[in-house]
Amino acid sequence: VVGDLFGSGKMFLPQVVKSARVMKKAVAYLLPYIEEDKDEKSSSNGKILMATVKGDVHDIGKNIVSVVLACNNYEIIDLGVMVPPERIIAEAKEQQVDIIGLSGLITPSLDEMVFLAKEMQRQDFKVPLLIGGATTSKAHTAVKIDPQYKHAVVHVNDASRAVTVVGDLLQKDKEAGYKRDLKDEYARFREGFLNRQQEKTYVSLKEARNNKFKIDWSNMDIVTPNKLGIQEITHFDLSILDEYIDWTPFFRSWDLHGRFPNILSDEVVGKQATELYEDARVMLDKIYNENLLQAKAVFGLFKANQINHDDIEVVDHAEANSESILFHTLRQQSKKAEGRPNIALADFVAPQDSGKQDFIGCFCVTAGFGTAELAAQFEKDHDDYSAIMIKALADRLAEAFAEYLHERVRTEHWGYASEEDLSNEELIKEAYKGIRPAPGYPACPDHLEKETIWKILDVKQRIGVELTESLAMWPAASVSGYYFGNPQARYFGLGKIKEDQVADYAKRKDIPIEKATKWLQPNIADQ
Ligand code: B12
Repeated sequence: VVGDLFGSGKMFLPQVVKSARVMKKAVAYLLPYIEEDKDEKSSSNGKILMATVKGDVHDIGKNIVSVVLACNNYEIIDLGVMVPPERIIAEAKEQQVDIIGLSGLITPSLDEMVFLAKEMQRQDFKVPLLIGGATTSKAHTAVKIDPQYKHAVVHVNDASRAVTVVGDLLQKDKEAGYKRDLKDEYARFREGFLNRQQEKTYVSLKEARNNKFKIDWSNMDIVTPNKLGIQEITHFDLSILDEYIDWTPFFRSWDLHGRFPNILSDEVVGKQATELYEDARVMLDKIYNENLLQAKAVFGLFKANQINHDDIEVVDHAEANSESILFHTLRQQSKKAEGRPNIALADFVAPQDSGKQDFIGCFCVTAGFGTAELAAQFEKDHDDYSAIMIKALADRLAEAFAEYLHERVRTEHWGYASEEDLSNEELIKEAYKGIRPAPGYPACPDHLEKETIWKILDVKQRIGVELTESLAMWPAASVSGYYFGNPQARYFGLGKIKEDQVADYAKRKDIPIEKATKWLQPNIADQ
């Protein structure tokens, strides 16, 4: 019933997850009696395997979908996060599941999904494959995953749709027609998508460099940071971050759409949003008062100059180490209208031949230590609502910590905006001077650059945040990135790039072209 009410829009996600808690607790209590009386086999609507793919650590979305499907009487086999493909395949066979569902948040996970689809085909699987998670899309599913597997592949972007799709896939009388329609729909979508891609025009890397974002360095006053070098924060009072929290994405995680604080009085979702917010506040106060989560940060400000057009040479990053380290940035290659530049992040740092000493910063913050343990405890108590809540709050705190630290860097450590006095609203709208792009975000989609940040800041050693083989950060509630202080620096999207840049990038980074192609894949324009 709960599932139906949700599917038809009469119930909201937080209510569904909360009622699942009541149901699970009741079932756990009754289970011994049910077991005694078990001559008839209880039947579920179907068995669904769920997993976050290898190298990826994010599971809020997957867990929400799992709870909602369980409310609709599907048996969920949840393999957790960072699940290697061999394990997904082996469990799917052993448990004879009816559907496999894969989740992923960062772009390297997309490749894992393609690999799994190929493997399912090779091992003659027939069960449908569901694809979900923030970084996935219908386009990627149609173009890269669907052609690898002869049977149904569906991209699902939210929990309520998951219920309908799974229902259609497993309904005996409709299933065959639905699967055929899906294959046709994805083939048509793929064709349309690839045609649109071909219409876009690109310029060569050389031309793009000739059209870089120009800053008049001779008239630019570059502010020298008040404190150069690396600093770390290992004990931090999380309640300081309260006023830096951006609440809007929190509600979005719970499928409640609208801007905070107006969402609290919204005609449709206001009541739900208010209840959810009250629950979040109670848990946040517990986090602050009982130190349930630990936040840590490491950041550094260094002398730097742009070299080779697109690289940033960082010097004096460690006292006993005089060897310079390069950040490699990527340049927009789509053909621009007259007067619009082809930007790379390196354009925001003074070139060596300008004769000016410039600077760059980088950082890693986490608010995630303790989250996994607390979530596991809640799950053990059949309380998915609190398990999802603690993760969603840890994410908000990580983002707030990044915002807070950036402000401190602008106003004190670097000090180029010492007069700044912005409200949280203004911070959310990025009204500050300078930017803090993060590897993986649109201006710098290459996750490999995190390795350079780890090297310069010695992140693992100093604060214990680790990188997985897909370069996801563990604990999950972590953010890492760069600081650019130039007043003209701005956020942009790289868009698609061409092979000449991939080859040049591989050379500059001194890695095989195959490796560069693999990591930059989502940004390489199709032929
Ligand atoms: C909140 C957020 C964060 C949070 C954590 C997110 C989390 N725990 O999931 C924080 C602030 C910690 C964060 C950090 C980072 N993030 Co972030 N983040 C987001 C943001 C804004 C929302 C994601 C989210 O939580 N959505 C809510 C959940 C509930 O949605 P969901 O996971 O998509 O799940 C729903 C559906 O997808 C679907 N679904 C999910 N799984 C499955 C599975 C199946 C089988 C089915 C059927 C359905 C399904 O149903 C779910 C419920 O409706 C997105 C942008 C966006 N608007 O999507 C960027 C985004 C995901 N982040 C991104 C990046 C790059 C990062 C960082 C790498 C940046 C950095 N260098 O620090 C780090 C990585 C963190 C790490 N540990 O490695 C990129 C990823 C793309 C990429 N290029 O790799 C995005 C897309 C932003 C962007 N536009 O570039 N991020």
